[in-house]
Amino acid sequence: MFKQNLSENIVFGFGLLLVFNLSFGACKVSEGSSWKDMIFGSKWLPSASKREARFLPIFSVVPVGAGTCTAPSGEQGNCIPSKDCLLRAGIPAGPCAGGYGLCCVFLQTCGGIIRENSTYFVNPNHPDVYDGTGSCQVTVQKIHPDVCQLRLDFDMFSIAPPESQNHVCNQDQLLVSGGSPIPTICGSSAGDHMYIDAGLGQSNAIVLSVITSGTFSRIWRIRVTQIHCGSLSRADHGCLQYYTGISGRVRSFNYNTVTGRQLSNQDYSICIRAERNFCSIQYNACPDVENNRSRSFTISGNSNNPTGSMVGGGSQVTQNTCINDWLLIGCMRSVDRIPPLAACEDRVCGGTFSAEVGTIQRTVQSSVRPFRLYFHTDGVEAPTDVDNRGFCLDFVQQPCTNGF
Ligand SMILES: *[C@@H]1O[C@H](CO)[C@@H](O)[C@H](O)[C@H]1NC(C)=O
Ligand SMILES: *[C@@H]1O[C@H](CO)[C@@H](O)[C@H](O)[C@H]1NC(C)=O
Ligand SMILES: [Ca+2]
Repeated sequence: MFKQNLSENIVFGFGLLLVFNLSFGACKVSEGSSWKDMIFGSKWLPSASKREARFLPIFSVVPVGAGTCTAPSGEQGNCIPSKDCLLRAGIPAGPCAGGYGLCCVFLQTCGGIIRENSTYFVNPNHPDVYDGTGSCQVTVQKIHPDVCQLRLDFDMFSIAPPESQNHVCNQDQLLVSGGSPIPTICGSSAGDHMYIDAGLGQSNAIVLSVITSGTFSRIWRIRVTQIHCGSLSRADHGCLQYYTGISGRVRSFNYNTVTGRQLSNQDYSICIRAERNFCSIQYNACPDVENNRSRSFTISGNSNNPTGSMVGGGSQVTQNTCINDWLLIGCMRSVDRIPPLAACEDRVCGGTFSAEVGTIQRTVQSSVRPFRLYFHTDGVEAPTDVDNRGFCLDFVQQPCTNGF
């Protein structure tokens, strides 16, 4: 992967640069060609000077950040002229834009400063594992004052898990400071994401830290995307996770039906954009192919034993309410009740997913908008709560004609 190919890639990068410069004089740039716009933006030259421009050295033009590309090692890169990649301390990872650009990957590790969009925060020795102790942090600088959010994509993320009694992250932790508060996470969460509020204008830098102690073979590769305030991909305010599309899957951090441990001290919301003409949303516990009895929704109780669902919360301190750890979905009902139950519930916990107390797993529907789930766990598991995995739910939005 990277480490091995780095020197080759740099040589290749310089080679490409040479080829570019040599070949440019010989070939004409056809007017209206699209690669030019891809690399330099559509305003790279005033139209009056197009004729003379054909013979300008290509790299004297300052490029505008162009499209994205994928490196052979799987990272997403920025497709830019090769000279820029080296100047900006990126890693060349092969040609893009039909050979007119270079796929340039930006990586930072402990002590680094992120100054480019889509930079990866990786562990030391990446792609090998890291078994060191300490605090590894990168500082994220906004690439533009008009950046309001960061999105972290956990491409690879495996650090030491929480301890087994109370599921607290007391060995390793990912911390984010300078942005909106985020829950501390640990364990394995590859494929998950987070949005971080970066404030308006030139606000404080955001610092991402992985704190490690004790021995563990850790690996992480977190892509940090900067999001414009006016961007369509900006998450709604206060959403740690944000999903678009009619269907998808939401799950807690460190979820895994065999070895996962639901993390303690979590408090965040997961938002799902209500798509046009969709008025409600249904949730189902994800299939669990690893266990005979599903553990895909195990929030409280002892998941080594059959545990029913519990619902409700607040001040009703009875056996069947969710006081300590819960998932909240506004006014949810089980869908297979005809007629539907008059009362709806907001909190669910226990070891079976349903909108009512019982041992039967059910499809749950909610028409409260915006579509959001709130997840809360306290700092205690033992002795009542044992081996809970957290939750994984598949969601499907329902057309307005089909609501109830
Ligand atoms: C960062 O890159 C993403 C694509 O990876 C793009 O959608 C976004 O607009 C870029 N952000 C900025 C601030 O340019
Ligand atoms: C599932 O049940 C079968 C038969 O009772 C048993 O042999 C097997 O070990 C169980 N598997 C798991 C993962 O519990
Ligand atoms: Ca708990």
